[in-house]
Amino acid sequence: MNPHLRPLTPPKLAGSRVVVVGGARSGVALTRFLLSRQASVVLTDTRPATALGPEVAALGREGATLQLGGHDEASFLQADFIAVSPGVPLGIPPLARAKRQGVRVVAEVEVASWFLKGILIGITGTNGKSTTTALTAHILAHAGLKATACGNIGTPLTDLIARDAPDHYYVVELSSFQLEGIETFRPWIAALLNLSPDHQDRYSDPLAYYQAKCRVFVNQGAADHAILNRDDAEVWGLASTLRARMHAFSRTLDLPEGACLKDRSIVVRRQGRELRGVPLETVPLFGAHNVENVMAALLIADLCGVPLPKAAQGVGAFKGLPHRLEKVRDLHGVAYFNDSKATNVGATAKSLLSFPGKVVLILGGKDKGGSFAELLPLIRERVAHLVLMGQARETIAAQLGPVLPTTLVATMAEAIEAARAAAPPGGVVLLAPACASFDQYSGFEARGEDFRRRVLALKE
Ligand code: UMA
Ligand code: ADP
Repeated sequence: MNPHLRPLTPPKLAGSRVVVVGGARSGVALTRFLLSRQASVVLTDTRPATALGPEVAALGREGATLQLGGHDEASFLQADFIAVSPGVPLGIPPLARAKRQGVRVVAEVEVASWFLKGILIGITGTNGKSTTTALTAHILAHAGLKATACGNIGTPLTDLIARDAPDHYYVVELSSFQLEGIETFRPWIAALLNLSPDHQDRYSDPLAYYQAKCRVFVNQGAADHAILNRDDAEVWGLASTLRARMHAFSRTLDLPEGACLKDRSIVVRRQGRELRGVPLETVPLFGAHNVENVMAALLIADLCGVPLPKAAQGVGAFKGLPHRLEKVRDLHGVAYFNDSKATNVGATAKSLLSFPGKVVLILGGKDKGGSFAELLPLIRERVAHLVLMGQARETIAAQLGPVLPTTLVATMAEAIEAARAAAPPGGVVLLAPACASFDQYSGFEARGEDFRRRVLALKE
């Protein structure tokens, strides 16, 4: 028997009453799947039909009951179970009341996992999830395995049920929001890359957020594998509590087992064997944090049976994802980098660590409630000029104080103009905002694209 198969009997969906909360990507995928299994589905969203995609109206025509522009608590209370999109907090009143009355409330990834027969690999952490997820799926596919990057990276897990196969590897990026709603979701391999404060607009404190992340390990047993960052004290603190077999990676320590650095190569050591190294100069991703992402991906690939030389080839051929410390251009001796995906303080810190100094740093956007003061030591050490933009600019200015020359601006156009004027020769203009983008953009991609387009348009 395939050792990765989960011995679960999925619940019978035909005739059951399911409420799907959220009519965006996750909710649409889930409703489509539930209807295909003859469930009776209520799809509900606080936004009206006009604000949702045409897929929602189509699902209405295909048999889903649409409750839009608000939630109807009576439907929640009558449901056999409620499936929630990640963007919906589990504490909203109708969900909290349904839960109190004993109605089962689960995440979209949980429902998908009931039906998938393939092999689940879960990747979580505050930063590096998408890069590591994409890289891992790329390495596995490069080695000839069936592998798909999915989950928080953009493809709802439910969408993969139609193409499921027992030898398919699902490399699932998992957010804390998704992990809050799992019950039996059990990845064969689960990786926790790092933990630092984020999403403080949704959690009472960093600990509550860390606890949600750690749920990735909660259903694992002795036949499963946990991959942990040895250099991150919060992550490593979990090591003694896990039931799964543990594999560590470290950029700073010489580990007898796991992944670490030796003579500027990444080596993987397993049961006393040292597998051939991957020279750092062959890693096409910029920044020290990406070495950690590569280490995690190599440990996973090794567990999936990919020989290290083959995995190393996969790493070498990986293109990287846009908006993650992506170099846009050099202009008059100044390099412009787009790290729009650095939406929290931890990611911005890693971004800054990738440059020795002379950085003009563009920070700002929509504040997520964290503390920017934690950036101060790195800013003093490496930043020549600060440009603060968007809604959070005053908050950041107040928290950082007058540490160095600072320009406050409203828009990206002004930010780039100010950064260009302030950039020292041989310096770097870095967009790594430590904030969400929703004050001015539809998401980090739109913000990164705006930055890239405007920087490319700068005249010689
Ligand atoms: N809504 C309600 N009631 C509420 C609150 C929200 O009905 O009380 C509605 C909203 O109006 C909206 C829907 O619920 O229409 C929310 O959907 P969603 O935000 O979950 O959107 P999806 O398109 O389903 O996207 C989600 C993830 N979004 C979030 O976690 C916020 C996507 O991650 C993910 O790619 C997708 O599922 C597929 O798995 C995005 C993200 O920003 C990239 N993730 C966060 C991050 O990476 O930092 C966690
Ligand atoms: P996530 O999906 O967790 O947001 P991404 O791979 O999209 O992760 O990277 C988001 C940002 O986090 C990047 O722009 C980069 O600044 C930073 N980052 C990437 N990998 C790491 C890591 N291993 N540790 C810390 N920061 C990282």
